[in-house]
Amino acid sequence: MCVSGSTCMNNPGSYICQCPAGTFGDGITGCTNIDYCQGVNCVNGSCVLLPTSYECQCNSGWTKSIGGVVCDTDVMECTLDPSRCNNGQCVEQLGSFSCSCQSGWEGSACNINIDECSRNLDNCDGNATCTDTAGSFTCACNAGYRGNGLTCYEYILFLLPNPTHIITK
Ligand SMILES: [Ca+2]
Ligand SMILES: [Ca+2]
Repeated sequence: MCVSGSTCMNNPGSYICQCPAGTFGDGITGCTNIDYCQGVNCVNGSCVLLPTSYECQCNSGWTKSIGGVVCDTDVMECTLDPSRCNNGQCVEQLGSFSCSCQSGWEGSACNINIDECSRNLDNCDGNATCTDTAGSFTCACNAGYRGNGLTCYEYILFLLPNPTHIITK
């Protein structure tokens, strides 16, 4: 009797069992899977068994050259998706990429606004109010102060009881 999966073939006065593709053995005591990955070194990837062979499955960031079998080609992430770094510059790397963020942005994709106000990264005057904006922040002098927000001066309005002169400069 041939084991399940193997093919029984007649021989004069006898029979033989042929193990299915991808396995070896006598087909009577059993068939053993052939480890096509044995001794295979899939650089930048891992070996995956197929029914009668193997395949190198590439790690992220690597691919095969056209018609190739090994993962020897860097994925050009920055070329494939130039906008992947949002508010930053995409930097190509072997097997990966990175984003170099513009000031005011952070995160691996440079899409997280930095709250300069709450982190005390702003340069607003001590008498100004910081307001966070996407990619930046604004400074506005508090009530009673005048200035551009980075420098604020106290502003006092004297009310004269009987103004008789208008002073102009
Ligand atoms: Ca790359
Ligand atoms: Ca901000």
